[in-house]
Amino acid sequence: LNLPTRKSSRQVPMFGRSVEFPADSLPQKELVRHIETTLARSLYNCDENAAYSGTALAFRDRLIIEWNKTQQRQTFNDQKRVYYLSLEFLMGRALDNAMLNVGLKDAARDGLKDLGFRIEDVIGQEHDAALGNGGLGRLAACLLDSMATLNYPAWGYGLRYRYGIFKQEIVNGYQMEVPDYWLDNNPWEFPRHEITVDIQFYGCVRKYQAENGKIMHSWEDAEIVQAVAYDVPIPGYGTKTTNNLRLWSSKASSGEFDFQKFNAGDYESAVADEQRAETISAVLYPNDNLERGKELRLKQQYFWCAASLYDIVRRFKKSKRAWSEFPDQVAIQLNDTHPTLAIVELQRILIDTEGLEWDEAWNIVTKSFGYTNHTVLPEALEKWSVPLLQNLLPRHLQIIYDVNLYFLQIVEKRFPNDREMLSRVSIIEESHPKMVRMAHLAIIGSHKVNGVAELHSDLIKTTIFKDFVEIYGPDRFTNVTNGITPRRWLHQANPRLSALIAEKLGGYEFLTDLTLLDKLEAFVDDKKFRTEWAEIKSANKLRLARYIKETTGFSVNPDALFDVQVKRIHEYKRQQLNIFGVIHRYLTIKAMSAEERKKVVPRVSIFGGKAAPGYWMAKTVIHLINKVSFVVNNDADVGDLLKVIFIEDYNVSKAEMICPASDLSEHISTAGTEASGTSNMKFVLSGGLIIGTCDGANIEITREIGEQNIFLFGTLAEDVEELRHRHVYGQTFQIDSQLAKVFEAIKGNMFGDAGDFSALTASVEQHGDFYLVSDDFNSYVTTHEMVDEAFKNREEWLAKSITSVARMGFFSTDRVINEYADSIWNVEPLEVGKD
Ligand code: C3B
Repeated sequence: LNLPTRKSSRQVPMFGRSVEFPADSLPQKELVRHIETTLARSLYNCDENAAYSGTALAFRDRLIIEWNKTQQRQTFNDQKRVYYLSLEFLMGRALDNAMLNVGLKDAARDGLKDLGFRIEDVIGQEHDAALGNGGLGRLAACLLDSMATLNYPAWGYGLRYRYGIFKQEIVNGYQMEVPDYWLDNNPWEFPRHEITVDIQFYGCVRKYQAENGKIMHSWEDAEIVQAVAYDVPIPGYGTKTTNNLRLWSSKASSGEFDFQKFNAGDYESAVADEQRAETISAVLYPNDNLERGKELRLKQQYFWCAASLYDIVRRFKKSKRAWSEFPDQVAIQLNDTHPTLAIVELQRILIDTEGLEWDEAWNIVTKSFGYTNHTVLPEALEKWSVPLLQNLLPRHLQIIYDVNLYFLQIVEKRFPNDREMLSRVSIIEESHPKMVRMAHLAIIGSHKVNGVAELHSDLIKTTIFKDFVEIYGPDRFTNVTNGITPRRWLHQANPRLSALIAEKLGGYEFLTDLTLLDKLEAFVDDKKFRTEWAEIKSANKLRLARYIKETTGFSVNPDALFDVQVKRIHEYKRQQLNIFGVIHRYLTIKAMSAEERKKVVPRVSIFGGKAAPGYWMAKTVIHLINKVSFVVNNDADVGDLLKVIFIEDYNVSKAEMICPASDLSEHISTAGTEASGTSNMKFVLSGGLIIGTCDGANIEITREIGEQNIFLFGTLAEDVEELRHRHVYGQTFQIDSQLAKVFEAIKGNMFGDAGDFSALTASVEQHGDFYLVSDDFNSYVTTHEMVDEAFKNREEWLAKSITSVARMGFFSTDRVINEYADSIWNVEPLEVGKD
């Protein structure tokens, strides 16, 4: 077999079909079979896209066989399972991950090469599964990977959005949103048309007397929408365990498309009903850390919770156990408050359908649920209006009122005459209209509440949930610091670094026990190792530089310091601080003599991230970055000393390319606002250093890698409140003098019409600088000068890079999952035999 290898082939010549493949390249044989039969394509007419589909189908076959066996094993074993309920799963691409987890990537590479394809090009054909906004959704994906890898019997439950997060296009410096229709040609899901659940909405509640005389409630005259299951196999790394992610899709209930209406000649309205039903799972809400109380969002939440719970309860009932054993068989984790209605739904099933007494049922509910809080930002804490709930879910509202009543009675007993306390902790906020506070309901309905980094977990205990600590005691609250999966973020994203580490440590065991990385420290002074380490970083930077050239047209110097901030655009994450810093740098360079410029460390400031479509300030930040980019990059006088790049449509697969290419990344949220952050971990694990505030997981990263290996700056969380107060109520508020010069440049139209950016400057100068941009500006700029100095000493920098990676063992989601399993779920892994 001697076929030409073509770099980026569209049409690949194949000489005859009777090609014999070597027996050990099974994937190739399978992929050819899929191309020829499943896809009905001739190998003569096979492009990269068909090669992708064929390869994906070949790997999918393997996954589904292991998936089946895993489900059988778990059913047979019948031990406690974990159910992870998340409205977002930001999975990214699946093929590369499947190849690495199954362990046949090399065979696939060879097979594809024989057919004339480069594996990277084939992998690049896949559309990201982007069913999430940012950190919360990506964390869910990393946790699934670890649960499977560690052989936990675990299911993810989510929604199968027809449109994931929008695609971002930058047009004249402005963000434009384009729908992301991702389902065409998605081989990774299995529709289960036989697994459907009827979900009710609206209607009314009827009280009736049961045969035994008991007063019962039934929910009647409701509208019905059908939930259909779609299963996505989740392979573990180096194990046969293949878990399931079940995503629900909505459609009109079968009886409902509606032959009655149809026959009565009401064709349009029958079709309209159908479309209305399908709307429920049509689109992911594109807000990150912001809730807007839209009815359709509430419908999504209930639809997904009710379908998932029905499934969980059905599975439990098959075992014919007593209800009291439910919490011994089922652990349900709420990823933020989005699935809080699951608490109410389980209580409803137990009392209304199964006939349990309230207390017995509530005891089962609270033992089964755990709640993870991901934010303290008030605008992100969910509240639903009582009238909305009353209309959409009348029975649930009654149950919420009852839960609240019994809860407040307990509080009243413990804190007699403390009316303030009662109104603070009540599930119902006495506003107009009244609102249901979902976080309160989630705390009251769970046995454990956790934050996602130490600082964050302390903050929730001392601020937003302080009263609940007094009521329940500190034991209900705990911390589980976030992590990332080293399979995707080291092995897949940075294969050469992974291979170099494996060579030094004598194998890839570190991928499943990340603490083994500490052995790398022994090689910090090893010359050859250091050279290879540096060479890998250079190659990763070169690849990014090429991508930047291709996509933006700007050439960047690959030897410059690559300074990256990629994440959702949000005022609290402070991309505005970064771009103001870049402008300051630009002004400083412009004012330098030729002699002084020789000492400047060349920089490429790289930004990426989406703004919520309705978040005007965030969109203004994107606009400013793009305008600065245009001015600076076209200023020949500055040349390579500074370049500013905005990478369009940041997503998981781009993160996989960007993280390994950074020298420095920015995690610069106002202290106390970023619950954890997880990209900080991804960058450090790929050998990048970070500049950051004392916020979220930055603090624990510092503890692990050492203060000398991170560039920290800025106000501490404990001082933020007082500064904010002073901005508003203090005597005249003076902004930082260097920042004032930056503002002068903006106002002097240096980056286009100053009016476009007036909201940004005014938020600092006139509206109380809530995010402390001015307070932190000086220490930010000074710390960047220290970064420059440090970068000049390449050997020192390299030592910091290697040492940091060696000390990142703590931040694997494997550690995270074991902590959840021990301290919240009380579940055991299921040993996998040699079946
Ligand atoms: C995010 C937080 O903003 C991050 O600090 C955190 O690392 C991740 O969750 C994961 O815990 N988050 C989010 O992406 N969306 C929200 N609605 C709330 C928090």
